[in-house]
Amino acid sequence: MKWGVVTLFPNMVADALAHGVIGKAQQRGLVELTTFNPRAYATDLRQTVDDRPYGGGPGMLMKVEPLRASIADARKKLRTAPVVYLSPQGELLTQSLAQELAELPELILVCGRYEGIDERVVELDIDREVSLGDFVLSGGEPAAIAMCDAIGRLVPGVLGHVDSAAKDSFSDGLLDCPHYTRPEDIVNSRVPDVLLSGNHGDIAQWRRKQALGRTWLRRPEILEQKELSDEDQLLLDEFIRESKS
Ligand code: 9WO
Repeated sequence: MKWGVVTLFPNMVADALAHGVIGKAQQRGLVELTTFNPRAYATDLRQTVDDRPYGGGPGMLMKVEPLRASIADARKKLRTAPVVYLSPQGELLTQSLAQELAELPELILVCGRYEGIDERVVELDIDREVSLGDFVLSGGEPAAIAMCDAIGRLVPGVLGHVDSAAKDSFSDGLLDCPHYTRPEDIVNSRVPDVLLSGNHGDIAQWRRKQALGRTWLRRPEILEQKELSDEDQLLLDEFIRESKS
C-alpha cells in the first residue's frame, strides 16, 4: 500500500512510522510512505506556509497555494488515492473504516497545523474528513501516524503471525480479554488458573467470556448494537451472574 502524507513536519511522521511492525513493513516493501511538505511549494523568499484568517481573530491558517500545490503533487504520484483530512470535524475512525481503507492500493493524508485550513480547500481537494475522537491536537500529524498504524497492520503480510489482526480487540467488535505473562504470582495476585490448565477449549471459552464481560462493563453501547450468538449470550449471562456474586 502506498501512503502520501502532506505535512509541514515530514520527519515527525516518517520517524514515528519507522518503528515496529510498520517500520519492518516499509523495509519489506509492503507499505511505502512518501511525504509532501507544503513548505517545499512556497514561492516567496521566506517560504511562507501560514496566512491570516479573514474575519480576524487569533491564530493563523495554512497558506492556500503551497498547501494545494503539495496536495496536487501527492495526487500526481498517487493517482488513485482518496485524499483524507485529519480533523475533529471528520467522521470517526473505527476498525471497520480502517479495514475499508486498508483494502485500497493508495491513500493520501493531509495534516493541518495552526488553526486549520481554508474551507474551500476542504471542498475542492479533500475527499473525506476523518477524526480519531473528540479532542484537539496541535496538528494532524499524530492522528495521521495513528491512522497509518491502524491501517498498515491490516495490510496482508504486515503482521508476522498471520491471524493476529483477526484475533485483536475490535476485530469482531468486542473489547480484548485480559492478558497475563510471567511470573505466575505478582504480590499475591495470581494468573487465572484456567490459563495454566493447558485446556485450550476452556481457555478459548474463558477469553471469550472475559471479552464479552469487559465490553458489557466498559462499553455497553457496543453490545446493544450487536446480535450475540446463543453461546456468547450464555457466556455473558454467566459473567454478569458472577459479577453480582
Ligand atoms: C484550534 C483551535 C484554537 C481555538 C479554538 C478551537 C480550535 N480548534 C483548533 C483546531 O482544530 N486546530 C486543528 C489542529 C487544525 C487542524 C489540525 N489540528 C488538529 C487535528 N487538531 N486535532 C486534530 C485531530 C485530528 C484527528 N482526530 C482528532 C484530532
